[in-house]
Amino acid sequence: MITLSGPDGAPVSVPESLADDQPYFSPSQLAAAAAYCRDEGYAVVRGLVSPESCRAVLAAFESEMRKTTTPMLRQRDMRYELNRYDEHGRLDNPLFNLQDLETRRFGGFKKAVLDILTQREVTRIAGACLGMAPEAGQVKVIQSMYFDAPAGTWAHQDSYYQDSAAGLGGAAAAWIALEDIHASAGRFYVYAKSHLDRQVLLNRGELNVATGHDTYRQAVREHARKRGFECRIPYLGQGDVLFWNSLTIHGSLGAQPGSAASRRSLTCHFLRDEDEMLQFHSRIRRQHYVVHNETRVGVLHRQDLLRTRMMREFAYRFPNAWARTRVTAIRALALLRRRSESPAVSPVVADRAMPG
Ligand SMILES: O=C(O)CCC(=O)C(=O)O
Ligand SMILES: [Fe+2]
Repeated sequence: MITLSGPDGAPVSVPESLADDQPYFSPSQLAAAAAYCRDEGYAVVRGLVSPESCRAVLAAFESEMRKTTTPMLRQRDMRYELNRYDEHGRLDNPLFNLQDLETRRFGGFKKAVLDILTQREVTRIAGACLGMAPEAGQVKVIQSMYFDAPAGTWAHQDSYYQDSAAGLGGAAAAWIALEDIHASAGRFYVYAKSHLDRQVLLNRGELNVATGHDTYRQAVREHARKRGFECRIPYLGQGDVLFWNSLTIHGSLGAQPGSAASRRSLTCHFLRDEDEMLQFHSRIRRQHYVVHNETRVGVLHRQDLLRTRMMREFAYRFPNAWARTRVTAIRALALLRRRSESPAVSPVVADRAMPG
């Protein structure tokens, strides 16, 4: 166990190996893992993805993605950027929505990723974390990311960005370790039981994403501190998967000085197949779907389409105009929601977030 500075600056214990951590669950303990996830807001299932499947993604990244000169959408600021590497050769700008990549050029990487995201064992546990019985329907994939360098992702609830339109807390996500994640590699953390809190920081007023994103980030940190939630930073070895709820506060630690360790991993967000996606607590964002392994996968900026590639060119060449357009669109959305007296998030919706 080592002690590092946690998300709020207070010291946190970080398990360096499996022996330092709880065993959590094996792939055969579906019901126990899902019950733990509903109680604690997260659960780790060890060895859920095979080493071969993990290696297939890493190998395809090297062959198709590492040297590409195609701009791609990034997790940190939703801009189209070229790959950027740090001094240790780690990809420093995480990729957003791998399902949107152009098949002709990045098909091997995309397939290897989607094989994992739609793996039956993964989707079944994601569904069980949402309270679905294994035979009662399916989940679908709505979002994905690829990480390599430590990201220091701010503490947040995914719900602020996207959730289920049928009720807050109706989405689940998975963090999939493609390699053993070193304690210094910017580990993923969760605040246990934070999903049970009745108070959800809504994407509204001074916390709205268009003009109050920094205020939101501060508010989440403050909220977690005041409520006294326990920060947990599980050890994750290759093929281990951490599931969490869209209301669970989570993020990842930043780079540790002098460490060259990578955190090659995928994250994936799921909804019940019949649910719509609620974006920014404001609007229903409809997606088109492709089907992979009999699972629907939502596509938003589909690079297989010429018009989306043209939009990408514009976004890449004029990043500031692109960012302004995005912010304007989000503001307009908030305004429209305020005008129409039918808020997307009604008290009924908020109630469904509460277990039991
Ligand atoms: O691993 C990270 O840095 C953050 C991932 C995350 O927040 C997500 O996928 O929702
Ligand atoms: Fe997140």
